Amino acid sequence: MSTTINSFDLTGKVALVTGASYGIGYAIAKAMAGCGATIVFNDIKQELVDKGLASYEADGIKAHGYVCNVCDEAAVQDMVAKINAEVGPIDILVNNAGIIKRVPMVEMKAEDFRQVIDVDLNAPFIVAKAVLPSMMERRSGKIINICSMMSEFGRETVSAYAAAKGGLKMLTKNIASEYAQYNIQCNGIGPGYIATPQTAPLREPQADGSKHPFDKFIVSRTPAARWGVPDDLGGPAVFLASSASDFVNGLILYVDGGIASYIGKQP
Ligand code: NAP
Ligand code: GCO
Repeated sequence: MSTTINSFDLTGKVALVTGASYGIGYAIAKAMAGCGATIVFNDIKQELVDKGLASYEADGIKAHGYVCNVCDEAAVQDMVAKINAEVGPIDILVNNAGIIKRVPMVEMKAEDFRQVIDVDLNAPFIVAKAVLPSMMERRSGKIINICSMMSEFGRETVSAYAAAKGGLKMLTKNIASEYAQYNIQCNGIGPGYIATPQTAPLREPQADGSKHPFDKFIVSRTPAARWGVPDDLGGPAVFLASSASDFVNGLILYVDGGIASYIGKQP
């Protein structure tokens, strides 16, 4: 099929974006809605789902929100069944929900390490496992896992997160390997450093009003010389959710302003 503007059309598609009341998930959902998708999202707390619904409505999007902890397999299975019945079968899954705990490994409690792995790696497995059977039956589906620079690099204090996101990169490649035969494409997006609540502590101005050292570090390590914004991820997500990427499988698409390609400026 030759590529036209319609190749990026998501009209008639149901997209589930996990943890998308705000942040990167919200921006991805907004971009997909702008290309015609019906948006479904979840959050752990009803008040956050309500907040998300209000934000979507303010942006002219009639979204469907569900309260669900993505780590709870029974709750996820129940949510997917409800979505199936109330909205329609899920065509696009974005495993976006995630947490980070920044603690030096030798000081990190094992239970905290496990919690990060649970949300950032076990949950994408649980949610993908819940949506795959219907995609297999329909011989069509798109799964997009939100990976990270930490799928490729380490840094101090993020051992659990890097382990999870490294695993998520390989889970992405394995789902691609196992289910491409059903015309299901599974890929990842690896955002660079994006200005969201998750990275707010890394951008907090200093007491004297100067920039946070990490803020200066990231801007100097990014060829684009800026933090990313959530909207930078919308286009890449639409591409991976659309028929324009029907022969793309197992790719981790880094949307990072060039960080992963840059050795850094000589001091
Ligand atoms: P964020 O602002 O912290 O938002 C994370 C979202 O996930 C929130 O809506 C959160 O809901 C939800 N969530 C967390 N645990 C959940 C659970 N157990 N069940 C359901 N929802 C849950 O993060 P973000 O910056 O938008 O990041 C989104 C994704 O991109 C994450 O996977 C993150 O690792 C990844 N990422 C972020 C960056 C970055 O620089 N920001 C870069 C690369 C990758 P609550 O508010 O209720 O906790
Ligand atoms: C950190 C940041 C990063 C970003 C992102 C980069 O503490 O290093 O939170 O991990 O969230 O994952 O791609």
